[in-house]
Amino acid sequence: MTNHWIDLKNTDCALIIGSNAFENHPISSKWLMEAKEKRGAKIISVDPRFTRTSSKADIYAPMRSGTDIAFIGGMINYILQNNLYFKDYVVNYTNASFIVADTYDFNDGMFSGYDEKNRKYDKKLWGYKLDAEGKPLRDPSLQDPRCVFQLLKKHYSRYDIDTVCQVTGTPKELYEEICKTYAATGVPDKAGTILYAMGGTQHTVGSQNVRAYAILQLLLGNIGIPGGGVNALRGESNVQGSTDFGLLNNIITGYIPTPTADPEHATLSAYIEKETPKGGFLTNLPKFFVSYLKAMWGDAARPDNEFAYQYLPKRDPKTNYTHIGLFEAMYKGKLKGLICWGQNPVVGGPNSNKERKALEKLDWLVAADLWLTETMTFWTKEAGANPAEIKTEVFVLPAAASFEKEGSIASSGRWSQWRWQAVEPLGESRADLDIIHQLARRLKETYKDSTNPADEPIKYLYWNFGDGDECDVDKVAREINGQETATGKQVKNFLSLMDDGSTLCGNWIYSGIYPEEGKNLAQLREQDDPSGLGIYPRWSYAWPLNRRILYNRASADTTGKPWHPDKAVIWWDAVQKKWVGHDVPDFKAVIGPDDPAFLNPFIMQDDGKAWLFAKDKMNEGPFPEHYEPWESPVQNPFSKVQLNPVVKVWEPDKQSDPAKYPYVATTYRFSEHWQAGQMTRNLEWQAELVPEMVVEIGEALASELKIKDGDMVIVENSRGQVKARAMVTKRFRPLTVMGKTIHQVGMPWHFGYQGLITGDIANKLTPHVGDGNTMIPEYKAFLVNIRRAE
Ligand SMILES: Nc1nc2c(c(=O)[nH]1)N[C@H]1C(S)=C(S)[C@@H](COP(=O)(O)OP(=O)(O)OC[C@H]3O[C@@H](n4cnc5c(=O)[nH]c(N)nc54)[C@H](O)[C@@H]3O)O[C@H]1N2
Ligand SMILES: Nc1nc2c(c(=O)[nH]1)N[C@H]1C(S)=C(S)[C@@H](COP(=O)(O)OP(=O)(O)OC[C@H]3O[C@@H](n4cnc5c(=O)[nH]c(N)nc54)[C@H](O)[C@@H]3O)O[C@H]1N2
Ligand SMILES: [Mo]
Repeated sequence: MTNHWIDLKNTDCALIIGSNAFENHPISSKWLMEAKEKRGAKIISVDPRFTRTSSKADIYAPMRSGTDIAFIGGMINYILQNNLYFKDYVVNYTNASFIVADTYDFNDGMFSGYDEKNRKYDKKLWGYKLDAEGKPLRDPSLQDPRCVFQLLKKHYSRYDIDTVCQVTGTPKELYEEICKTYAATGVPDKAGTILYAMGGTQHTVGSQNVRAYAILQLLLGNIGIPGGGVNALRGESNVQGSTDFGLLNNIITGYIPTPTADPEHATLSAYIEKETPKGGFLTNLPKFFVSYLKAMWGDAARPDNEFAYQYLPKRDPKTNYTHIGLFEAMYKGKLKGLICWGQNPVVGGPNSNKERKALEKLDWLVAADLWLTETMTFWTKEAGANPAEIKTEVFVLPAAASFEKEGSIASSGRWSQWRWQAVEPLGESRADLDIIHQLARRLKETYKDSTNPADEPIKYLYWNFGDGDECDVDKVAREINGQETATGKQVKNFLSLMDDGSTLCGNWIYSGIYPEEGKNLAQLREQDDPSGLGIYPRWSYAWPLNRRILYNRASADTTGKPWHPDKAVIWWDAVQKKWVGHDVPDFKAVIGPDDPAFLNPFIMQDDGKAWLFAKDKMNEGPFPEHYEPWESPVQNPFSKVQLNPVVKVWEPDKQSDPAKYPYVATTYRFSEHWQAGQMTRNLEWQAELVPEMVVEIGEALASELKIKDGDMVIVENSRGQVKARAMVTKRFRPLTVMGKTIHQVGMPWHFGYQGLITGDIANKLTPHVGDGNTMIPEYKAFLVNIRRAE
């Protein structure tokens, strides 16, 4: 989230699209209902299915799954055509006025520079036109036909309300009402917030859906202010923490890119040269990166060995290390072993039949979990599995649950909150940190006398978290904050980090969380909120530097005064000559009106501006463009290009033919269950709330197919079959899409064959196809047929 949970109470309008916030993130409803009751805020819910969130909304609009870019693109067009954008904000704080290079072009669904063979664009063509000094040319009047603003306007002029509603299936009057209501937040005294989660991201265009939300928010001046923001409602309690701490393959801690085996990353200096931007805050990257290497290898990271840079595993640029990529490699027999840590891919992974087959190719599988999962027993419990033919050896490590261990978790609002242990772990189960600790210590013991240079990364791994079997979690927290290597003293924050080896730091964005004097700030629980905005500056610690609202410089105008007193967060104090206010400035506090950087609130960008035109960042183009999901019942009316052109399609995955599988299907969560189900299907009181696998079918489709509520049905497509009980509902209504009636059906993905209650795995139907940038699977839009079970 750019903002945070409590801040939702400050909004004037919440657009909840791609999330069922009130069921899956119930705390959102507490603050949004307060905004509604106290400030008369409006709530808009856009979802293919009427949810409990929709039931509390002022406006609910249905849409066809997979058409968010059309939906938001139409809103962008509405705002531009009717001059409803926040002009001062757009001109000064975004790249709207930048002139785009002549090499950028867009034609019939394609941007310039496409390489058909490799399904890749040459993104270098999408830059700015530069002056003699290499600075982008600008036209603050926004009239130049090649400025970002005009190109944006041209791009979305194709997204007129009629075409949009034909694609999304949303009734036109409802759509217009949403455009009007949300566009009303583009004024200084109003704020609109966007809440999204997996309904937005689990698509072949997931990243561009989020880009579309960002463009909309920037046009309305909704970033940086209380009650505004682009708010990603993160998944499990610590999903925010997992990406902060580099759990993804393409980043290490603090969102620093993982080095690759490319020549451009061959040495530490080459890596730094390539990855350090020429302007903006990330010019500090070398300090963060070298301090990270020092945290990894301590005294073995020295100036004469590139601070142990070569110990860090490098990604092969040709290998795809995402979830889908790894399971594809496993399926082809390229992987021998897998450690599955708190994950149950047989139920949660896409194309479950394929992923289970992939597990059969492993020599060994280690799984650390609280329960016996489907992933642990696939070789014996799955229907049709013959244990005699499956060689995979499975080792199970019993793990301790959250209440049985100590540590911090980061919420969606970037607040790192400490949790203390409540009870002792059961039986032989151990905290995950202790399991890792013992693994690390035993590996180090194994290789301690090795003379093989390949073993050095483990031999010299700096692991000073205690000598016993238990990991000292306090020491881990201290290392995350960072220390001076000579004295062992805690560094003040990331501004103290150095690139000469004199500091170490596990995660620069958390640096400042654990000061030398006082305690670990994640443990703070002070309840004062002087601003009344819900900032609670002394409750836990929010990265970076305890800032609660990111880009808060943009809450003030070009003279440093809040756009409106009601939306004041920080402001320029001409007497003290610094930025002051309710929140920690997300800006260098001493930059005043005399400095041109005064107008650069987006300090993480090299040019200090927010990007309406994402230049060379996104794989499929600088502006989000609507493409159909991989499996779709209709032709894309916006262009001849049906599928996002950069999406990787893995052979031999078969597309489900719309003639055989005509219904648009989606998957989602029920409040009553948790994820792959072990956490709730093993608890009697949860299990009985939703005891079996169901498929939701609208009344019209049910009557067409002669299916009654409670009948057993088969849902099927080219990848598999799922048996489920029909839940005939008003929540799904038929949509008219390009003159055709389209039915949508939906399933929870909480079921599997282990646990107190069991049921078919919805993911037998989902494809091994993912987003063009992140590879998140397209769980939210695919095709199926439904028939009554015999
Ligand atoms: N009770 C409970 N809470 C949870 C979880 C749980 O399992 N149980 N899981 C947690 C996790 S890990 C996560 S990631 C979050 C997920 O939070 P959400 O994203 O809210 O979860 P979903 O229910 O998967 O999907 C949200 C909505 O997206 C809609 N949708 C489907 N297709 C589309 C589309 O194309 N466009 C749009 N705009 N909407 C679409 C679905 O109908 C659904 O109502 O929830 C977290 N909270
Ligand atoms: N069709 C479809 N599939 C989806 C989604 C969807 O919307 N539709 N959503 C996707 C999303 S957003 C997510 S996040 C994934 C989730 O996929 P998974 O991560 O595979 O799902 P979980 O059930 O959360 O699995 C976590 C496991 O961790 C165990 N566990 C709980 N606490 C601990 C602990 O402290 N330590 C250890 N070691 N284990 C613990 C639980 O018992 C559980 O078995 O699923 C994805 N799959
Ligand atoms: Mo998630």
